[in-house]
Amino acid sequence: MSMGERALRVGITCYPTVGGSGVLASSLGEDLARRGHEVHFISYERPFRLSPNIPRLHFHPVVINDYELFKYPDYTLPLSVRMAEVSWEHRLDVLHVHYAVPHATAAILARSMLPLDRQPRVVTTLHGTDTTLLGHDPGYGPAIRHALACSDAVTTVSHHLREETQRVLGFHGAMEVIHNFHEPRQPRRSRDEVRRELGVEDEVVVFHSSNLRPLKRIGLLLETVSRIQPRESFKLVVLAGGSFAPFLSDLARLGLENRVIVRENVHDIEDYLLGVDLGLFTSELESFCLGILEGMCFGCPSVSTRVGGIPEVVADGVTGVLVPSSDPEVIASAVMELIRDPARRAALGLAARRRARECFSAETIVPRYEALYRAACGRPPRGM
Ligand code: GMT
Repeated sequence: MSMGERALRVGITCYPTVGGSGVLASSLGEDLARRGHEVHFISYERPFRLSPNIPRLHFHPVVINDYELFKYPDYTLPLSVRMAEVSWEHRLDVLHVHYAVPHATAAILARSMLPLDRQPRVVTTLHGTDTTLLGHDPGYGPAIRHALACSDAVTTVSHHLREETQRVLGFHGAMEVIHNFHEPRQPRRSRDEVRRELGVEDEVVVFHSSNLRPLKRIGLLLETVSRIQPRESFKLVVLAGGSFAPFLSDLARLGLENRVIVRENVHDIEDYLLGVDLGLFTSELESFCLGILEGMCFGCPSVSTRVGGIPEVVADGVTGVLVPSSDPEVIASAVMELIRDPARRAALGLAARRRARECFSAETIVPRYEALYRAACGRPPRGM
């Protein structure tokens, strides 16, 4: 914060469970609080990545009652009421919602419950499937478009996602591209300790981290690694934000049981990233792919499919390798080249770490959100 600027009071709503949008929102909230702003998280659970005991960072749970009358419990209305209460009690300047559904709609409703002079500005950050999946759904699309039009500012995490939002939702209002950032925490173990726990020796450790949703194409990931030769040259570590159980039969079918190590719902991700050598991402679509960036922060390059916003994260041939194909044979040969060439891996890793610092650090990105909040606060709230 520069001299003369007052601290802001920011409400943040995100999905608290494992997933890139919640991870990003948690890091943003922590960094804003460190910069002197008051930050209030509003959600049904405390976000799992949120560090405890950070001054100026608060959590307000949303209580949901399950009424027999309703076949499906409703979250949007209790969330909007809590947002309005917290906005009123703490005189919030901004409600920053991550992932449009249902957070942006709830924020707009909350804003309209308050008198004009106490309305926070609603900032909506689109993360991915809120546009690329739900935007196509006739039951959601119009509500998302309406929420974007009523937001005081809209951001997307990549240029690709901005273009998709224009195309899929027909929304042509202002949208600022603010890429994701990552600020790794200090690992608590050494590389050797982590590799010992994983039971690896000289093998190249390939990692994949994600929530394992169908878009991540875990089947293709396993098909790819099953083609890597020689098999003794690598191990795959899957840092899974979800259950890996549905994929165990694939492991057996492909004879990969002793090549793949799975860790579910990992909280000490930095420790594992210190122990790995190469990322592998076979997504069908990604607006950004925070997992790639997390690896880059530890000097770990990646091989990934050239989809969505990934080319904005990875400089092809400089900080990693982009494969313009979903053929497991082709992806596997890109991985094998890097397994065989430690010098190239090291050069890509060095460049990856440098790019992560220069383009995707808190220092570069968070001031952009601060400026966006201040600009929105300088305008009257957008009415319904
Ligand atoms: O939109 C989603 O699929 C969920 C979201 C999440 O919470 O994990 O993922 C998206 O947001 C991340 C953070 O901005 C991005 O790194 C992911 O690429 C993006 N996922 C997709 O676009 C599929």
